[in-house]
Amino acid sequence: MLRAWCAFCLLLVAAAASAAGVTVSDAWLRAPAPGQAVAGVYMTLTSTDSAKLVGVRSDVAATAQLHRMSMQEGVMRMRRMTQIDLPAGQAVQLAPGGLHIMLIDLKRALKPGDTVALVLDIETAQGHHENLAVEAAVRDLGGQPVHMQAPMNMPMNMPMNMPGVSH
Ligand SMILES: [Cu+2]
Repeated sequence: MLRAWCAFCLLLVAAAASAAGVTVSDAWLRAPAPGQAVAGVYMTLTSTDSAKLVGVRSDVAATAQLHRMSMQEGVMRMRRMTQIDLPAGQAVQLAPGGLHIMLIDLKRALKPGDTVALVLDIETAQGHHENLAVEAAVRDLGGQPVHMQAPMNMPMNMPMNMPGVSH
């Protein structure tokens, strides 16, 4: 009974967000703390054919970028990515502490229960671009700022060290 219901949910999600053979599931972001101007968005992307995520935009933020967090000389840093590879048939996870979409200069407050609409720019192996609309759910996970949830709460000099981002 439960299994049938879950399969139905997955079908709905898959139907809601699929373009160029790319399926998005479990898109979410943590509700930003009051006054926080940035938010990381996470999801799982699976492409039937080799493709790339090359851009993103959202009406809720002035800028949206592809980012990756990684450890460099003992410090957690964020890097802007020009693209995220989507190998054929492989689930690529955007998750806290790793790859993510960064919303910068949020235009409005985001509360748990809200939905944020994003448009992903997918580039196929043939070089075609397709828009993929995604709805990300705003979740409350203790109300801590998104980037303080990294493993071991490493000190992070973000996002001041990112070119092109001002606060
Ligand atoms: Cu980021």
